[in-house]
Amino acid sequence: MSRIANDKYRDKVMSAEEAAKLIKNGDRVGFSGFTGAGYPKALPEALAAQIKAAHEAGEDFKIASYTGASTAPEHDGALAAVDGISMRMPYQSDPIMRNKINAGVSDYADVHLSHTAPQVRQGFWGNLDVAVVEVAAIKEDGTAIPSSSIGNNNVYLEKADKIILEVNAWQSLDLEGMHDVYSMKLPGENVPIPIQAPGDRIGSTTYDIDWSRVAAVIETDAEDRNTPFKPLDEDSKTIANNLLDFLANEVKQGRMPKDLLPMQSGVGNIANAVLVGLNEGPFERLTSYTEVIQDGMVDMIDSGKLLVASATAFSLSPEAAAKMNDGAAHYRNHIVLRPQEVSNNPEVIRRLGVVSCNGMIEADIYGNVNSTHIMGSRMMNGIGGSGDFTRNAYISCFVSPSLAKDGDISAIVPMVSHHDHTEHDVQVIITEQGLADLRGLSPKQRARVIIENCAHPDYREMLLDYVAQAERKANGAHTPHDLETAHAWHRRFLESGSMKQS
Ligand code: 0RQ
Repeated sequence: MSRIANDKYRDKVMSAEEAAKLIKNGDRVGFSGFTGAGYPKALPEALAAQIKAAHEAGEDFKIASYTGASTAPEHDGALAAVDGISMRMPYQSDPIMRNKINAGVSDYADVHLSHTAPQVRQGFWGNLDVAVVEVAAIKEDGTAIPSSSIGNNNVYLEKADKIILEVNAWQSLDLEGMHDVYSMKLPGENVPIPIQAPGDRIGSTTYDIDWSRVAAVIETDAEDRNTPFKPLDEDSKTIANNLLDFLANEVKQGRMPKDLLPMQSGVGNIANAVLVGLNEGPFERLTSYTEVIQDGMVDMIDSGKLLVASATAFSLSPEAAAKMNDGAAHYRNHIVLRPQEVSNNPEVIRRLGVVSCNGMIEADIYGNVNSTHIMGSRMMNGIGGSGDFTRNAYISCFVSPSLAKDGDISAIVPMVSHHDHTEHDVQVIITEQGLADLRGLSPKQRARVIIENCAHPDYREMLLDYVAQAERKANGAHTPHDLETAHAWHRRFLESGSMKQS
């Protein structure tokens, strides 16, 4: 049965190869896709083939690729592999894409996820030539049921000169009713977003599409990039337990209600371990105001611990994705998928009192956090939504193992090699060694707590030596640093393969 119930749209059905011809060298393209969910499954590979053929014929062909967040090998990977991307924003995690960015083949602008839609709407990113958006179905009235992510789709559909839709029959039709499509306006026209609680619905369940701009409709039947979670290792469990103990103490101290506050959880194994811990822990009637729904949240909905989760996308294992597809009619009572300008909206996050928890690459002794760069220069994924949440959270937490690369790298360093989240925004740092609660502490006090509670014992003495030397050199100034050696650990790693002193 066709998922296209509207004749006008049915008339526009064509192959991905034909549709790809509508995209030209230099075009700016807004794609759907967020953490491997809801990205177009057919057009990117067809476009990559066209770009490859053009390059083989000696012609220039590159596009600017804007998305919601990360996509998949058959999207980012395929376009990057043929050197088809001139500019990428706002978040990626594909290994080929990452290599092209770090090889200088593709430019990359690492933008806060809540900023992208307003900036595209305001024209900061130039004229949007094409939107390529996956949907679950097109209804008789011409509106479209979103698929497993919303991301920036609302603004790409609003702004693009041409619209290409992919109607994916793999996506459950029962997703209808899970989404809450609400678009912000231009500065001066915006009213406060009327969300008082994570489960509030303020928009529509479908995309309203301007049919006159629809240039092609492609039918697909392909699953999202659902990656299995690694089995929980001991460090992840310890980190999760450290956070859970901290939350229990916050309740005990009267700083948080006993059903906690809306939780935001980043992506990855540690974040999922926190969710597993919450599911097994004492807290009941929880809510989440976050950007991605991971396996742990689906399990918490099943157990009744989590009443409602607001996000913009799924990021599920194949098993959880199958469960979601079968049970979407049930889960839509507990999940709201919104545009990322709303799921990550700073004003709403601040007002709801969200507790944020994100992964990091490294933190320094004063609490500055690097989420994005390896050794100062090499882009990993991007800041994603971590800044939207950290800066505005009621309590902002960062989690990481204390060591990386078999112990040759310490996650706690004298000075981060790249700043994403400053000491002003970071309140709690957690490793498997323990937890540093930085609230109410001066920089010198923070340094002691971070080193003692979070650094691995292999690096603690080295960090204390650095602090002593920095205090001497800076004559005890407010935030003592020895600028000559602040990055000596990173330099040593680059030269010798280890931050350890030989
Ligand atoms: O490398 O992949 O080669 O094994 O970094 O590290 O410890 O597995 O942690 O998967 O949670 O990722 C910050 C990257 C952490 C992630 C980051 C190496 C390590 C490993 C991954 P391998 P782990 P995670 C919501 C919020 C920004 C976006 C964000 C991230 C790899 O959390 O992208 O928070 N955050 N979004 O070996 C060198 C170090 C290292 C290091 C780790 N200090 N130096 N390499 N690694 N620490 C989601 C969205 O916004 C969409």
